Amino acid sequence: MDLEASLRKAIREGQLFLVYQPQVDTLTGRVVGLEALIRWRHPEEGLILPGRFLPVAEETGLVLAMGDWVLFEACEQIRRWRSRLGLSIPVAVNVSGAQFRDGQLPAKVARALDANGLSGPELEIEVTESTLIDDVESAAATLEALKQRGVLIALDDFGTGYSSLSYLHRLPIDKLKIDRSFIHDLSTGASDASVPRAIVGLGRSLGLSVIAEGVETQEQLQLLRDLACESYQGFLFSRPIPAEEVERLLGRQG
Ligand code: G
Ligand code: G
Ligand code: MN
Ligand code: NA
Repeated sequence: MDLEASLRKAIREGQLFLVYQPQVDTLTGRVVGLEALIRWRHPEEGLILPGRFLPVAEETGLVLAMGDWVLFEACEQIRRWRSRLGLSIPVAVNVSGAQFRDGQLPAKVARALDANGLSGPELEIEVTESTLIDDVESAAATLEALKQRGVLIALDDFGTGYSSLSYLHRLPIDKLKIDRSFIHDLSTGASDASVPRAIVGLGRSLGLSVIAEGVETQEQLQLLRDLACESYQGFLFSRPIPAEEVERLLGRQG
């Protein structure tokens, strides 16, 4: 299969879709947010995961068209949930380095929000540390432009990159996402809770919220509660699920 040609076609012909993973308050167990994750339903090959097509999307520049689609689809979905459930739940969208550096991201985000009558904080943009440190000055300008429209900024896979406290302090970031490798280590005994504890402490002192990724066991959740980490994402609560399932979940929650 020529992955590039197929992906181009997939974007055009609506073979991409989003699933959503709930983000949960560690104390109350309530769903407080969702992360949108892209999937590809290929007519012959079946379901294709981003691990397989993101590298191609990034190499070929298709990630820009794909990213536009993700942004608009997520915003339309927020509007649909709002009108059907009468509640608004923030949705986080992952953004690749090329999208972030493109220069048009803030304008595209504003258009997607405006088109759906959304306020800024209903959308969260997830970037990785490496995306930011490539060029801190222009990253700062892009983040400032996004913040002007009120969207939230989350730092994905936090702790695995080259975080410097100086840029964390300088950039308008709202949230740290503790990388799931640190959470995984909690249960294997490979390390103690020192990294998650440090990140929660860092968040507290810088005024950032902190979410743990990849929580799979009750023991991990208990540890996060002990650390006063406010929210988590992971298979323990739910895998990424289709929009209709999210609607049932939020409907039950009230
Ligand atoms: O959902 P899954 O665990 O398969 O995601 C694998 C990787 O793909 C993760 O690093 C995730 O951030 C990335 N990813 C998922 N959806 C998107 C998307 O819409 N855009 C970008 N740029 N990355 C995504
Ligand atoms: O890099 P990013 O954080 O965007 O990637 C999110 C990815 O993590 C998604 O592909 C999602 O399927 C995966 N994921 C979410 N929860 C868990 C979990 O509890 N365990 C594992 N192993 N992966 C998870
Ligand atoms: Mn993410
Ligand atoms: Na992550």
